[in-house]
Amino acid sequence: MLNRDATVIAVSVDPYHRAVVAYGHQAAVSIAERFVEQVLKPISPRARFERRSDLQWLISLSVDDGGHDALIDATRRKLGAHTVSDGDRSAFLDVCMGVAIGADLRADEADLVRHADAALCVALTRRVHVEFAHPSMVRQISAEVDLAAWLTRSVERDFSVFYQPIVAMADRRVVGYESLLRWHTESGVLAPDAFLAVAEGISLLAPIGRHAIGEAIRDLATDITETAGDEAFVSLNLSGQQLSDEGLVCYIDGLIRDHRVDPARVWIEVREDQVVRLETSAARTVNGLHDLGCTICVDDLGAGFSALRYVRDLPVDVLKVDRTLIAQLVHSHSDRAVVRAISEMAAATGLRMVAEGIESDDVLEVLTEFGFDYAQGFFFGRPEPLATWTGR
Ligand code: G
Ligand code: MN
Repeated sequence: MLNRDATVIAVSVDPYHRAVVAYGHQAAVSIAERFVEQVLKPISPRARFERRSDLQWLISLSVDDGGHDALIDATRRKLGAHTVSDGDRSAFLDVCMGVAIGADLRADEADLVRHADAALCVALTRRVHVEFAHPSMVRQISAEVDLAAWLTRSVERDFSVFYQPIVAMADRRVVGYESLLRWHTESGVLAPDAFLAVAEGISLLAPIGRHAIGEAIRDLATDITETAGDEAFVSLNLSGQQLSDEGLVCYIDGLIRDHRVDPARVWIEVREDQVVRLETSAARTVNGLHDLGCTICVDDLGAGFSALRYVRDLPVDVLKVDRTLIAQLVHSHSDRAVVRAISEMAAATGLRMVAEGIESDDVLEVLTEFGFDYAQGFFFGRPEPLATWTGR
């Protein structure tokens, strides 16, 4: 009987199916068995080995049993990709493990298996050979699974588009809106940072995203034009996965034609890390949207690693400077220096600039000095349903 001082290891042999492909399923299974006999069992002869399926084992061992430390040590140092002798040749094998150490986790046997599985899950996602369980892993993975199930059950009407005004620096007039996806759940309205990664993981973002794009372009052609004029624009945020959607350019082209809007009034926001690599499908989409006549913006500029080369290589029209650079503009010398450099580059290359995240008016003077064209932020208005701005 295991106690809290046990260790449980979830082992997945050939988790990426490479040996199955290279040697065939049956051969891979017998290589895996040989690996367990030749490599794993000798490390810790007193451990209990339970076979869970063709290529999965569960190893459990109490601290009191001999070889406990050797086993932990081996998982840390020795185990990983392997060659296993298979008659006169040697076969290659990937091995992935999740290790749950009872003394660290204060969990009993049933829970330890779950912790070991969680650690294995993390190891597989991170593509490392061994991961040690942390109490938060089970919680985190369960929350992601719940969210995915919940998202799958949601229907299009649970999602809507909110709009945040963007004003011209010259006269503070609203000249356009950033459209922002929102998910209406029983526990409140969620912004994309709460569900984007999970939605992408289950391929749900593409349909939800298309629905939102359709709504935004329809709103642009109707209520936004009527209340903010026929030069007002709407901006769309496109995630990495949406940008790799080969049919997206055609879809947006169809919407622009159906609603008869000037394509320059459709702003496309992409984050710099999604387009810095040229020759990718994301970069092709950006070029395709530019060819349609859309206005291309780099979103959150300065929030991550700036490569800036896309200014030369991609058809960028607008730089949206991230709020982390704008927030301290009045007080921080170095932020001012960075933003000054960005504004000089923008002026020299004919790019327009938007300042994001304006929460008070004390920064507006500096923005004018740097030649910002537009500003956006809670000071001018939070993201709200369109009716808030148009009164319709
Ligand atoms: O990455 P992107 O710039 O598209 O993010 C837009 C998000 O930024 C919106 O969800 C919005 O809620 C948030 N946001 C917009 N304006 C402000 C602001 O003035 N302050 C803060 N803290 N967040 C803002
Ligand atoms: Mn944005």
